Amino acid sequence: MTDHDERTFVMVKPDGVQRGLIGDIVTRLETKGLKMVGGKFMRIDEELAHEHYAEHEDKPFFDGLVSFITSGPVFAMVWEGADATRQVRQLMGATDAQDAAPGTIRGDYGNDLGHNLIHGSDHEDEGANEREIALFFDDDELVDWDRDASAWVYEDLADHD
Ligand code: D4T
Repeated sequence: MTDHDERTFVMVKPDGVQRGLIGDIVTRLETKGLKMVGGKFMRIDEELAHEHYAEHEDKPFFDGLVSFITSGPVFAMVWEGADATRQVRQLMGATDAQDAAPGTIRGDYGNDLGHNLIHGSDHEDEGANEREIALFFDDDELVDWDRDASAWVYEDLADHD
């Protein structure tokens, strides 16, 4: 039995919001077969930005990163599915949108390293998904629900023989 309930944190960054790409980005994740279980349109304050990007605190690009991520609203989300964290990273494409493959979100919509539209938890950083979800969402903001289409996404959930 495949584990279908891995959760990951995803965020449309201020450039994606300003460019009207929330809908397109959500569509990419939905059509992949992932299931949204939380969503929040919000503005990140300095404190949350520092916590979220703590691993980059010593990097030369840190101040720019914080000022960018706090510069306008973001759309924070939690998505669920089999292998969800790694699947989202694949859909996102390389960090530098100029290097991201066509067909990925950054490859199709972006052309810059800093303004790279979307954040997704790092699947190579054990537990990053759970840490980031807890940073942005309370438990009661996440919705457990059954999606009928999951049986057509995952063969092991199907009714047919
Ligand atoms: P995020 O964390 O935003 O999903 O991006 P990645 O996981 O793909 O990349 P990252 O953590 O290495 O970088 C975080 C964030 O910093 C910006 N950045 C990165 C930047 O402005 N200059 C740089 O030199 C690097 C490496 C882009 C993403």
